[in-house]
Amino acid sequence: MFYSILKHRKSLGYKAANFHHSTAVEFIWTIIPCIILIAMAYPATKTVIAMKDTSSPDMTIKATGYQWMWGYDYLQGEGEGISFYSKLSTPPAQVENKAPKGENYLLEVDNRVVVPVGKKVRVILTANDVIHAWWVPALGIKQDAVPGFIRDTWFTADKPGIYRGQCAELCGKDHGFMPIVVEVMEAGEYSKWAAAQLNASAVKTSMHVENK
Ligand SMILES: [Cu+2]
Repeated sequence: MFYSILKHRKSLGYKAANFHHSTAVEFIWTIIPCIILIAMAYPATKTVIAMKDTSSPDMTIKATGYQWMWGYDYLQGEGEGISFYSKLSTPPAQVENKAPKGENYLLEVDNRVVVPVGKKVRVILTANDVIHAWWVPALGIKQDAVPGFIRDTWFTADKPGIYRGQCAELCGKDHGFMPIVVEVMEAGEYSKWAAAQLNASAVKTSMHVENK
């Protein structure tokens, strides 16, 4: 800019350019960006709508945030009726630096959320006390869990395996101690797991009734 100003100054004999508007050029530089914007907006909108579309899931799990753990209720699909809490399983000694830290330090729980591979899983989120957030980066999910409200999201895991996440909304002193672990199983394996869970809770319920 400075080069142009100095090199083309009036004292050197340069004359100011004298432009006139061109309707054709103005039309072109208006229409081309418009077309680019529409071309970008169409697939972007389609994707955002698809990302938010939680309709017709294969199964539905309600996740409830607590200070400081997660509660899971399988509401629909295979495994309907399964219900458990999922708490941090990292030994306190590791947290207090009295023992060496494990491989999945602060990213391990006693009861994992288990889902079958390749199925559309709808996750309904709420919280019992303050706002938490269910965040599993590898599944592309992050959704706030707000007390008194229901929010939902969904995912389909393409590969069996263990996916780890964390609460992503500062929720109190143990915010960093309420991880999320999702275990994705093959269909047959999942069926076995679900049956065992339902069986165990049926046994517990009947014991409870007998004790009364
Ligand atoms: Cu939390």
